[in-house]
Parts: sequence; structure tokens; C-alpha cells
Amino acid sequence: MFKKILIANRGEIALRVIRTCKEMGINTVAVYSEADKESLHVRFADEAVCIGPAQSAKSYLNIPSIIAAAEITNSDAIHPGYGFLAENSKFSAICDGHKIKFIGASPEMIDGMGDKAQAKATMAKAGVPTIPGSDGLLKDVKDAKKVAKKIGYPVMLKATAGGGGKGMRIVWEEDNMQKHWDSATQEAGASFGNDGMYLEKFLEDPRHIEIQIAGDSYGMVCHLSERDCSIQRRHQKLVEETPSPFMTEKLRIKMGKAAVKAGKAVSYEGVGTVEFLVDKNRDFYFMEMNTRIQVEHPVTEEVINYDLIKEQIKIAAGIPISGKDHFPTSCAVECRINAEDPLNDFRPSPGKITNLHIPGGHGVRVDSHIYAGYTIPPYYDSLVAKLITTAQTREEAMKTMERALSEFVIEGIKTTIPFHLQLLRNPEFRKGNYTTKFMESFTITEE
Ligand code: MV4
Repeated sequence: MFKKILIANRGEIALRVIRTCKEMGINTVAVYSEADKESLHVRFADEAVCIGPAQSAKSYLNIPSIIAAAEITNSDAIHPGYGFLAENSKFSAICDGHKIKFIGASPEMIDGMGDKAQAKATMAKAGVPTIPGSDGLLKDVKDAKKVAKKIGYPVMLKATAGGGGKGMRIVWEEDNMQKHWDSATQEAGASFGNDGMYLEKFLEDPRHIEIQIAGDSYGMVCHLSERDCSIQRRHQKLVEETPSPFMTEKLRIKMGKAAVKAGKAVSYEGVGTVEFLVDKNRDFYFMEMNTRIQVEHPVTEEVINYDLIKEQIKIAAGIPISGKDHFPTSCAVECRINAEDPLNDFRPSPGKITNLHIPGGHGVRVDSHIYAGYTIPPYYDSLVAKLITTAQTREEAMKTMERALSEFVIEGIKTTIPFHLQLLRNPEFRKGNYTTKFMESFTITEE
């Protein structure tokens, strides 16, 4: 087992990793930017190294600084958390070149899954259902029109380097193909330095349901059930839950098998997520595969009683997984509490937390790095806490969530707590009756 792990991240996920390392008897090294001197991850780790100024590009994305910090502290592994360098193939390769174990995917896996058209082709070949569309990349707009005519409008143009909605366009009729082609390729080129596009049938009102998987160095792959992440706004997830209210026992087995097939097709090593779109007939299609630990991993941990970070570290150290699939034994929901003003288009609201009360009690988990007197810097993402509640039934988990949200006091900044309280009072959400379109029509009002 590793003796010392450097955590190349900040905020709640840095704390989350440090906590598991402590329980496993592994020493920890925090890295921090000049803006994060007073952060809890710095205080909770055994050692801490400043890696640069506030801007991420000069600190949390600064590969030479992070490698130097790992070398001077004699770290034998690096955990990248999510975001920042978690899916950076160059970083994964550089760690390897320095004999530092990268607790994440290999460079080849990251590149193979990062190219969406290639990932889709790999999965289709392995027999995982994919959405009908172009056979790989499109040559030009003429090719796009030809494929679209064959499969029928509406279609979706997607950047192969995309994800998170960038370089993605819905095209309803051939007359609009040219203008969407031009703007999507231009956006993808500017954002990713890669303007490759593919095309597929547009699914009109899907659910986003993802399957957690784990694979070890001996070729064993298992699934750890689903998370429903359909409640999103501008491709930012707001609430996640497991089980999905749309799930059936039969569908879970089918999707679980498909996710394991996806993992085995690429000899997946580590914990990962296979994202699917699910239509109203419960037909499901591979969308993307994430090769990192995700923000919403705690809902899975709660319902299968399993530490995913511990599993990730064990797999990286070459310990085999049990190989058993895991099914939910309870219901969990996570609300992302962001430093944003929900009444003002979710505009970021950084600043000093003047007063704080964190909820607790039965069935309540809070993953957060904030404390009273802490100042949320403006440089990074706005997640300040993940509030997770667990109970025997979905309705009880929702009731506990309402209770916990109403106990939560964060003063000095605006947060998304009032949004979550209103969402929980929405009858359709409460019935589990929602798709990825839900947030388009949901409006938050002043209390
Ligand atoms: C789609 C789709 C409908 N049809 N693909 C959005 C992010 C990117 N990773 C894939 N996305 C979508 N792909 C086809 N063929 C609808 C979306 C989509 C979406 C997916 C999941 C969660 C929220 C979403 C919000 C808008 C669009």
C-alpha cells in the first residue's frame, strides 16, 4: 500500500480524500494556491506545499509545481480528485514517468474516452447500445446533411472533443444545418483546439442516468448501480439521487450489464462512470464515460455502504476488487450547495462566511470544506457543500433533506439553499417525475 499520497486538488474533494487516507493509515500531502492558505485541506493534511498563485492555471493546473511537490515530499502516489488534472492524459503520463502512481486512468484510457466519437465507436463495437448517427467523424457539412437525411431530423451535432454542452447543436431541419455546422465547429475549435464533429439522432426528452463501475488490474469489472442526474441547469448538475425514480429492477440489471460490458471492452482499471441517456420507453444509450471520481459519488456510497475513494486507492495499489455487483439497499439524494444567487441567474457569490450552522442528525451527511470566518475565493468553482440524506424510502430521504436544508445556515454569501427548498416542494419533482428538461420550466420565486 502507498505510504504517502499527494492530493492535487482543493475544497471538499481534497478533504474527502484526506479523510479516507487517514482511515487507511496513509500520510497525506496537500498542495495549495496562495488564495487557499487558510483552507481546511491544508490544515487536515500531514504536510502542505504552496504550488503557486491563485489562478488555477498557475497552481492546481501547474504540472511542474505539483510534480516537484510530490518529489520533495517523497509522495508515492497522486490523487487528482475531480476537475483540474483528473482527466489530463499528459499529467497521467508525467506521473508515470516520475514513478508516481496516478490514482486515475492511464493516458490511453483518458484520450480514448475523451474523444467522444472514438469512445462511441469503441462501445458500439463492444455491443453497448449507442444512438443512431454518423459512423465516426463527419467529413464536411455535406456529409452531415447526408447522414441527417438518412436517420431523420431532428439531429444533434456534437463536438468529438466536447462534453458539458460545448460545441453541441440541435438541428431541426436541413435548411439550418449550415449555420449550426459553422457555429459548432467554430466553438469547438476555439474551446478544444479540435473541431471534429459527429452527429446523431436527437432524443427529445431523455433522462441522464449513469452507472458507477469499478475495475481492477486483473480484468474484473463490476457495477455499483445508478445515479439519476437529470436535474441540471446549463449542464451543471444540481441534484443527484439513487435509486433513480425511473429505474426498475429489470432495467438496472440491463444497464448494469451494459456498463460492465463497456468497462471490460476497455479493460477499465479504477472507478469510473458510464453515462447513459434513457428515453421514455426505457431504451438506453451510451453517452460518455468518465474516468474520474465524480462530485456525486456520495449517493452511491450511502446506498451500497461502500467507500469509493478507498476502493480507488486499493485498485491503484493493485489490490483485486470483490467482483460482485452492488445494488441499493436504501435511498439517497444529494443537493449541491453553491455560492450562487438563485434569484439572480445563479450568479457566483463569493465572499466571507460570517455565520455558519451545519445540519446533522440521522441520515444526514455533509461533505464540505467551509467554516465560520472562511472566505470563499472567486477563482474556483462555487461548490461550498454537498448535503446528502439517506433513508429507507425516497420520500423519507426527501423529508430528511427538507429538514436538513432548513437547519443549514450560511450567512455572508448567497447560496442555492433556497432553490433546493423550493425544488423539494415541487409536486412533480417530489413524485420523481422529471427529465433533463425539468429545469427549463422550473422557476424560483422570492419567498
Ligand atoms: C444528447 C441529447 C439528446 N440527444 N444527445 C448534453 C451534454 C452532452 N454530454 C450530451 N448531452 C446531450 N446529448 C442526443 N443524441 C441531450 C443532451 C442533453 C443533456 C444530457 C444529459 C443531461 C442534461 C442534458 C441537457 C441538455 C441536453
